Amino acid sequence: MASGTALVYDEEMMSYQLLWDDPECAIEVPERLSSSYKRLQDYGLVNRCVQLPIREATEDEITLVHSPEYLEVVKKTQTMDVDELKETSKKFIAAYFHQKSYRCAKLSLGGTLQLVDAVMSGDVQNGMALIRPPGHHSQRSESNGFCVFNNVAVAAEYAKSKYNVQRILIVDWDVHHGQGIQYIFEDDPSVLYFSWHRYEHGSFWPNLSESDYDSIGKGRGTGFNVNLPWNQIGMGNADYVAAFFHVLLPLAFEFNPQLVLVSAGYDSGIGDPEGRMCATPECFSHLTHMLMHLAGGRICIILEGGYHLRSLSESVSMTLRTLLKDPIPRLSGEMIPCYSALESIQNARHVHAPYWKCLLYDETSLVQEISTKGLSTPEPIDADALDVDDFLENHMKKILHPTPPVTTLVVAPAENKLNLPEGVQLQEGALTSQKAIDAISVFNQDELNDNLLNSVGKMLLSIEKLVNRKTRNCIALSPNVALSAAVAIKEASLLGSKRVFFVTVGNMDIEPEMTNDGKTMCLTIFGEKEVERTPSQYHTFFKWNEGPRDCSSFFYALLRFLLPLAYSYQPDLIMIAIGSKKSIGTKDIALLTSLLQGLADGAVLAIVKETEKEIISALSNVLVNCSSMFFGPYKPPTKEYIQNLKQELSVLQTKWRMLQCFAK
Ligand code: Q9C
Ligand code: ZN
Repeated sequence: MASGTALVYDEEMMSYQLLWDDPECAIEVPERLSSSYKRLQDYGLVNRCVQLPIREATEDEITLVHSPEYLEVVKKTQTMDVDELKETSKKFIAAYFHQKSYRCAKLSLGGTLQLVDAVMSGDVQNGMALIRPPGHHSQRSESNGFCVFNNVAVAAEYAKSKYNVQRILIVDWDVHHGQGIQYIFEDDPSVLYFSWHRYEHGSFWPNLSESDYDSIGKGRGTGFNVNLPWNQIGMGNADYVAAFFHVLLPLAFEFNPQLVLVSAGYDSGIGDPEGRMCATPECFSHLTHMLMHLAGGRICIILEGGYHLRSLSESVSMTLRTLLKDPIPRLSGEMIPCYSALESIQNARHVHAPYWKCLLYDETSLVQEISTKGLSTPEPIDADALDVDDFLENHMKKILHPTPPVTTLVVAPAENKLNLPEGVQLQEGALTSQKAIDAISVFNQDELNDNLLNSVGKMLLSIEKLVNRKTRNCIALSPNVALSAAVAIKEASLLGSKRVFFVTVGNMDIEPEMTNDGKTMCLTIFGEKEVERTPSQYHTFFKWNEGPRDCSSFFYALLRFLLPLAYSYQPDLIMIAIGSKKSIGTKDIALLTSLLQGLADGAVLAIVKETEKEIISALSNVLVNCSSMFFGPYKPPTKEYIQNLKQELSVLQTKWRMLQCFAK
């Protein structure tokens, strides 16, 4: 599996700018690039990347998407005087040209293609292109919204023709609708295009009815164009993540792309004068992290908009940090999507239900009458009233913690020959005898052998390091998973963990004590054997018995249930215990574990039976190497599975609000 992260940047793309007075275009300034790059340097991220040289795109590449006539128009601007440049600009909407526009547009596109080459050839796993001019508004024969050539659209055509890629996902998280990308691919089923955008019932630029949720694609491409219009400003972290769980990701996993391209505009971030949304920089870490689980981690992130320099540069930094696999800061704010966001999500799900099995059986419906006034809960943060620079300065200090010195602590019996990768540290020594005996005796009186005592003793030491962030995560091998898990839960709570999210897979012989004080939330994934128990707010069960097969639909349970529940709960520690008679496969367990690293600053404790070599190796892949593997292909869930989940959901979603995917 390829590794490494590429970065494309060249200061020559700062050599064009607006030469006359035009308030609409004045925000698109060269400093957008330099301030982002500077921030990356300050965070020490640039040197950790493979820096790719830029190049000009060729005419053949430009005309993969654009008309030769339009290419000629852009070419001519090279030798124009200011009046002529102004004249040409006026032929388009929200566009401006400079004598260096053509050169920079060729570099911007060429840089994007360099990134695609690096990722597709396997030189790197993923990467980011810091470029301008942006691209997603530009059309076959049109400049639009500061965009000259459609970088991402050309990149998709290029990947299709040069690398024979059959399925590409384009995620457009810019706050504007990338109508250019929509027009280019609306009848093309090989490109799944998702865009959310400020819409306000059509009153926001570019004021197009085709930006609404009911533009779903045309002809063979029907179902492959996904619009999620935001009808209110102030959308924040919970709204964005809910949109990923309930609209984008289920479709994306079912689609199973071979390449992910992101039209990464940061005008959807807090403080941006265009977007007026509230998402904080770490939100982009979460979005990036989730997308890294598609296409074997082949993801190219390409800059589009973003006009608040500080917000832009912090969000760019969080995105790149995540590509580099640093721990993901916890998502801040209340995890409650607002009413208007839920309306949009509900409608988008409904119009796409006929084309995607994961929506089809979930009985979607259209919102009867869309609310126009703000019924939103909670009140959107008033980003205007706040000094965004000050806010961000504080916010970043608050959420960024030093990366723990050890990535993974492993608790293993001394004689266990494990083939452990770099970044792992074996937990040596153990809290033996009395403390381990005490810890175990609470749950069990009869099974006190040396092996168990040793394993529990080491695990107790590891939990201390995990809670105090001396290690990012921990894999504990145990002769008795259920017993170790019971001990671990208790110990974590004693050490000060306030909320432990505890997932068990398969059968557990004993159950940890579950209190209902909210200090633990336990989610049990049953296999065949279903134990009689009463669920509660903090203890929930569901049946998912696909067995260890290659092609599963477990992604659906993760997105519809597990992750929204975990994000709602906002744990400070994740525990995963894998018991016997597992009802899901190794890949599913790896995907579950990997995605849960988005929570609790990545503090994950996985407890596995010491004989389960395959699971140990899969988990070390995701925990130690944060390696992106091909988790797919998946098959869509059956009606029965969906209805099973829905029973659990109906009660839980009134309290755990990220579970909700419709307005009511
Ligand atoms: N107040 C990009 O973000 N002006 N382009 C809209 C509404 C045009 C944005 C005016 C915004 C273009 C790449
Ligand atoms: Zn934009």
